[in-house]
Parts: sequence; C-alpha cells; structure tokens
Amino acid sequence: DMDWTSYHTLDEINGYLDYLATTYPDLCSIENIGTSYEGRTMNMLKISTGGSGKPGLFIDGGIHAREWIAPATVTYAINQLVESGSYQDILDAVDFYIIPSINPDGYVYSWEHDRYWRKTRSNYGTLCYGCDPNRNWSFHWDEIGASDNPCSEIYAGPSPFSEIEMVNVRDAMSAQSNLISYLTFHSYSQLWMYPWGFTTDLPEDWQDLDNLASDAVDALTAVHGTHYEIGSSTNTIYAAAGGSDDWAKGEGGVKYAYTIELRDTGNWGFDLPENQIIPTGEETWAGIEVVARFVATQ
Ligand code: 0X9
Ligand code: ZN
Repeated sequence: DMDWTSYHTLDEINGYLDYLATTYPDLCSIENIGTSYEGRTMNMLKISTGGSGKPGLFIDGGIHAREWIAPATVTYAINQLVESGSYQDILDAVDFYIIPSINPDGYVYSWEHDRYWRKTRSNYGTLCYGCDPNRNWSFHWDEIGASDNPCSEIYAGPSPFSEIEMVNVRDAMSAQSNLISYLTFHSYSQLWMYPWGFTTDLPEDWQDLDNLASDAVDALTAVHGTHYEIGSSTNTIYAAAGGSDDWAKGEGGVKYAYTIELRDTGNWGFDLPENQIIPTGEETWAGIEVVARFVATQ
C-alpha cells in the first residue's frame, strides 16, 4: 500500500504496483519490460478494462534519478485512476501504460549514496559512471545540448540506446499500437513542454500540441493557482537532443508527446518538501485528466 505524505523507495513503489495488480486483477496487470544495468526488474503497470483498439496513454517518471517528485506524482495519478472510483468513463475508453521510475538504478543510488544523482549507473570502462538517459534516445542523438564526456551530467552515452533501461522503455512503447499521447515527468521548473528539443523549429502540428497543453495547464492551475509555462522544449528551456519526448514523436509516432517539469521553480528544487507531494499530485492529476479525456476521443 502507499501514501503520498512521504517519498518512497523503489521497493515500495514496486510493491504498490504489485498490490494494485493483486487487488484489481480485472483492471491492473504488470508486465516485466526488462532488467536494468544493475539487474533490477522493470515493471510496467497496464490499466485496462479490456477490449481492443482503444487509444493508449503512456506515462513515465523518474528518468532523472534525483527528481523524486516525478515517481511520486505518477503513483498519485495511478491512485486516482484505480482507487478513487471516480474515473470509470476514462477507464472504459483508454488503455494506460505506466512506469513510475524508468531509471531504477539511479533512483536507488539517489536514495542510498548521492541525493543529487541524475544519470543511470552504467559504466563502460571509464572513470565516471552513468549516462544521461534523456540524452540517450536515437532521434537526432548527440546533436546539441549533450556531452561526449562520461563525467558530464549530460553525457549522451557511447551510442544511441546504449542504456538498457531506455531500450526497455522504447520497446514497451513500440509494442503498443495505438498510443495517442506520451507524458514523461521531470522536475523542476513548472513547464509543460512539447517537441522539439533538438531544434528551435516546431513540429508542423505544434498548434495541436499547444492547444492540448493549454487545456491541461488551465486545469492544473485551477487547483492551487500554480503557474506553468507552455512551449516547445528548445524554446522554453534549452536545446537538448536525445530526449524521450522527441523520440516518441519523431520515431515512435506518438503525436502528443510532452515533458512536464513539475514543482517548484527553484526555491526547493529537487528537495521539494514532502508536504508538497499531495498538492503537486492533485494539480498534476487535473492536467493528466484533461489529456486522458482528450485521448478518449481519439
Ligand atoms: O534536460 C532535460 O533532460 C530536461 N530537463 S531536466 O532539468 N529535468 O533535466 C528537459 C528535457 C526536454 N526535452 C528535450 N530536450 N528533448
Ligand atoms: Zn529531468
């Protein structure tokens, strides 16, 4: 079981997914999508009322280890969907694929050794450990905003998809045929961003992505008044190629791909106090709900 008054270990998060699959077997199932570099099992929660041909929504968090509010917010959203009993209409119309922590080795390292660890924990014979998993995807890999230095926090890795965790997530995404949207949760800065991250150019359908982002952020802000900015990631924060969002849209064919930078804007940064987990979950869920209801119409 789970609560949102404190941050939770990887084992606790995995335990929550197991509990859901056991408690709601007609709705929740777990799929093992592979193993991490250090040998941890990566589990994906599928939330589906069954049937075929439904539109899909893929959600992940924790690609960056120290961004603890991301897995917490993703599990909060799962709780709303599955345990509140309030969203049967959404559940009837949409299949959800959710992985709260897609960099499990890094997450454990940030708990046990270095609170501010960002990368994976792979090592290919160099002095430093880890690649930036959000510079490791193959779409325009290493073109801009990434480093070839293994000691850099934005090390792109020795090759695209060198990181097994990102291979696992890519394959899990590719295995779903009808994904309309991909939401990947980070912190911090309060931004709701869409591709591209490798160029200042916008996708040809950017207006569609901007419109849905606006609707989501309006709902988010209505909950606690939290201000978010919207835009393409290059034009909102910086250019950085090899992100999962750009891959989802550019190669994965998922039209509505978003990177969401959660609270705050830098006061607490990665050390967002635990008493902000629930308010962050509440407002972010309002945004996710808007996306889910939109996906249901597709
Ligand atoms: O740099 C990142 O990976 C993300 N910001 S963070 O501070 N959480 O590290 C932003 C990623 C935006 N998307 C792309 N650049 N593709
Ligand atoms: Zn991040």
